[in-house]
Amino acid sequence: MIWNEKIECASRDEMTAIQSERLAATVKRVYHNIPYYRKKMQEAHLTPADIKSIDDLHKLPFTTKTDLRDSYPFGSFTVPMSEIVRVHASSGTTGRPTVVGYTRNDINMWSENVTRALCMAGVHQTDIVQVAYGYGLFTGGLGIHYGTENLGATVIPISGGNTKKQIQLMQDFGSSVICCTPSYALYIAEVMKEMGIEPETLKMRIGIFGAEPWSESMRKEIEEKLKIKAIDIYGLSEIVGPGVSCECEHQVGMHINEDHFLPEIINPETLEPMAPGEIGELVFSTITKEGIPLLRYRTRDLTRLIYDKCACGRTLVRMEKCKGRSDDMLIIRGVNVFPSQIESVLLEMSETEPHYMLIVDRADNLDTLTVQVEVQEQFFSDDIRSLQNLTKKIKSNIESTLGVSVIVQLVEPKSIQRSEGKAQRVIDRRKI
Ligand code: DLL
Repeated sequence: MIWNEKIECASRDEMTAIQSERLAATVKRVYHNIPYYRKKMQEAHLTPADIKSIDDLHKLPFTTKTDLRDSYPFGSFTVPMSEIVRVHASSGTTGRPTVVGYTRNDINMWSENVTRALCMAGVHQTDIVQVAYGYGLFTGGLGIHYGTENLGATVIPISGGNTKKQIQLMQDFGSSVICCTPSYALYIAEVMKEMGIEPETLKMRIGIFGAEPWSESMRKEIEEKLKIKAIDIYGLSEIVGPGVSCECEHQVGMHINEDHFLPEIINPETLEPMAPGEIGELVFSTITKEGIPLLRYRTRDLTRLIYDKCACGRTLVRMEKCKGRSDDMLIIRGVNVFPSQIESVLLEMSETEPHYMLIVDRADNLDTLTVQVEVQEQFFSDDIRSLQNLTKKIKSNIESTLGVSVIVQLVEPKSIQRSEGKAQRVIDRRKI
């Protein structure tokens, strides 16, 4: 089912007209109401009259996470506090959290977008949706919750953690959809196995996974272990939360709700727009948001945009599965390394588990990258030679993909910490 066919299947000309009108209105509003944007636009010698259509988007200044952090906690809200009905915050690994505020219209707009996303994923009103994203300041839980209610499906607001109970409710309540991070989905699969429960005996048919990067190989692993269709959902708190984009049943990129979130791809170094189809940093301008409208917000996520019509009938532009973040990229002895590349190698090997940790350090001015990976129970033997051979095989597979040497450490099954939310997979001990 397509939730909002008129918009989701609009022609490119119709969509451009909607976007242009909304962009011009947003620019006018922020210029007249937000000193911060007025100053930035004046510095660029721009007035609202210069932004008539999306073709003028590139003239506008960028906004970054630092801009939002600098106005902590509520300095970037553009309406009086009496109009803000909810706040969320993203924890962030460094510095202060980023706080976001929503008006009632923002919450309704967000729910509409999550409902569209759920329909893209193949969820129906008759489904029972177990929301195992964290409820609280994180946008995952409440974001999916409101969208599910808006669709008219049944929501189980269990939040993250309590894994045995998650599985028990799947059995007792007959949940047909699970929403959580992909790393938590793998953990649920592991506990299910320990409990002796066959996934085929459950009603579960769809998983809606996001909030962290995950590879195609990880998708395969989850689909096989949980016997479900694994759908990728994307979003970020600064823009709205989950539901900025989502895959449809064809699993060929995530449809962006571009009548609300106007996407661009830029070169993260030169900041110039990239040619259509090229990989670069994703940038969003919100064109309907009231609480915190954002112009050209740099997400740091790396992907490309696909404008071809999708087999599902939607014309909404698609973004490819995220390749990683520009700030997650590790530079090891001058070579750019993305954790997702290592993940793909490990997941394609039958001897290893999809649980790993990357430790970066510096010895004698030289970077070292240690890959700790769990070995499958049946391959974890006391036979030193076979473990040595396995270590060598993993090392050579990773090195031929990355072009940089690594140290591989095999660790016992279940020894790497499992995550109930976003997985932490990199420890950078370098003091640079
Ligand atoms: O993670 C919102 C969300 C909740 C999305 C639930 C999907 C599901 P933040 O905590 O602000 O918001 O983190 C946003 O997480 O810039 C990406 O780097 C990453 N991210 C989110 N979804 C995906 C995804 C939520 N599907 C940051 N694939 C974003 C890869 C993702 N990375």
